[in-house]
Amino acid sequence: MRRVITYGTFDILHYGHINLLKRAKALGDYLIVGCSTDEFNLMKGKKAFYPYQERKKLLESLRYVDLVIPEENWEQKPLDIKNYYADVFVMGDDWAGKFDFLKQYCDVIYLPRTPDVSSSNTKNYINECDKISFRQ
Ligand code: C2G
Repeated sequence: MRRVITYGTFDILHYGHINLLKRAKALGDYLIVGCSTDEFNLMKGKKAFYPYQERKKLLESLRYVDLVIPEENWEQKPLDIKNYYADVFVMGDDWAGKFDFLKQYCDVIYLPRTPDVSSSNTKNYINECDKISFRQ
């Protein structure tokens, strides 16, 4: 059984996330997702719209995802790879090169990011729509 691991916030789940998770799962038989906790997001300078428990639930509902674990810090990846017997570490290529140090533990693959969609763009669009409807 080839086990794949990836990490992210996965806020306001969108087709860019789904594309990533689908391709990550296709690289093996079992996909583990490290979902950033709300506390870790603060360390990443991000504030998710949905709290961790809800983002975890959404990820667990996806056919591509087999296990969701909390991502609490930058340092846990080597231990996760060891503890969950991960053979492949996958991230979108906006992270290209940033996790090459994990090559000593497992394969490292960066997949092309899906263009033109992001949680922050979605949030900005909704905020703009609110402003327009509020003015009318
Ligand atoms: N992604 C993608 N295409 C998009 C948006 C995101 O392929 N249009 C990918 C990202 O490259 C990442 C994953 O989806 O691999 C999750 O994206 P985010 O939730 O934005 O994760 P991020 O904040 O980058 O956190 O330790 C790693 C960090 O936790 C990653």
